[in-house]
Amino acid sequence: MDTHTIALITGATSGIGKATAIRFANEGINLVLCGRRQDRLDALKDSLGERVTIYTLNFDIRDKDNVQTAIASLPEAFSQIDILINNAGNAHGLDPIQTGSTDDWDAMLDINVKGLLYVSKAIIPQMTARKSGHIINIGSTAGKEVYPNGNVYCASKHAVDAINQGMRIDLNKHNIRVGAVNPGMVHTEFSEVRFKGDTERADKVYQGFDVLKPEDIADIIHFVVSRPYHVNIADLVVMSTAQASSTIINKS
Ligand code: NDP
Ligand code: 8X3
Repeated sequence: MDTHTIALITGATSGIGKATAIRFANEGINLVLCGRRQDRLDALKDSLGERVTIYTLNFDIRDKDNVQTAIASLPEAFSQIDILINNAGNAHGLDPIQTGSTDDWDAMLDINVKGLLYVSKAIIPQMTARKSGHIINIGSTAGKEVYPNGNVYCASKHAVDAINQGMRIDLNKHNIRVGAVNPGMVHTEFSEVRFKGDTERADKVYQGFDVLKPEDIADIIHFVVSRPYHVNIADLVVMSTAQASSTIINKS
C-alpha cells in the first residue's frame, strides 16, 4: 500500500476499531482515529505514532455539526481520506419490543445509522472529487437476521446493510469502493455497553465457545483494503466456527 495512504476509523478507542487501528499502523497505513474517549485516543497515538502518522479527532458521532466541524478541521496533511472505516456503534439494551427503552432506541438509531451517515457525508465529497476512495461499513449478522430481543439493534444493522448497498450503487459511477464487513459475536466492550456496565452478564455472552477476537476482524478488514483497486469485497459475513446463526452457538 502507498505510504501516503490515510484511513479514518470511527470508534477507534475500543474493540474492532482499535484492533483495526493497530493492524493498519503495522501495515504502514496513516490514521485519523476518532472516538469520544480522548485518553484512549492519546494512548493509541503514543503507542502507534512511531510507525505511522496519526491524528486524533474527538467527537460524538450523533452530533452532525460536530461531525462536520471535526472532519473539516483536519490539517492539510490528513485531509485526504483514502479509506473510511464506519465502525463506531453499539447495542444499548436487550429487551422485548414492548418494554424496550426509547432512550436505548434513540441511541442505537442515532449512533449506528445516523452517525454513520453524518461521517460518510463529511468524507464522500472529497472521494467523488478524486474519483477514488474505499468505504467499509461495519454491519453485523444482526443486519442479516433478527434475534429475540434484538429488535431495534437488528433494525439499525439492517439499515447499515441497506445503506451499504445504496452507497455502492450511488458511488458506482465515481469509482469508489464500498463494502460491508458483518461479524457475528466478537469479544469486545460491546456487551458491556449493551448491559450498561454489568460486566458479569457481559462476560457470560462470550463464555463456553471460542469467540471471535477483534484482531480476527481487523485481519479481514486489512485483507479487504489491500486487494487491488479493481477488486471490491462488497459484503462479507464472518462468524466464529462455533456460531451458525445469531441464536445457534455450539457451547458443547
Ligand atoms: P466496542 O464497544 O468495543 O466499541 C465501540 C466503539 O464505538 C468505541 O470506540 C466507541 O468510542 C465508539 N462509539 C460508540 N458510541 C459513539 C458515539 N456516540 N460517538 C462516537 N463514537 C462512539 O464495540 P465493538 O468494537 O464490538 O463495535 C464496533 C462495531 O462493530 C459496532 O458498529 C458494532 O455494532 C459492530 N459489531 C460488533 C460485534 C460484536 O459482537 N462485538 C459483532 C458485529 C458487529 P467512544 O466510546 O470512545 O466514543
Ligand atoms: C453484534 C453481534 O449477535 O450480539 O452485532 O448482535 S450480536
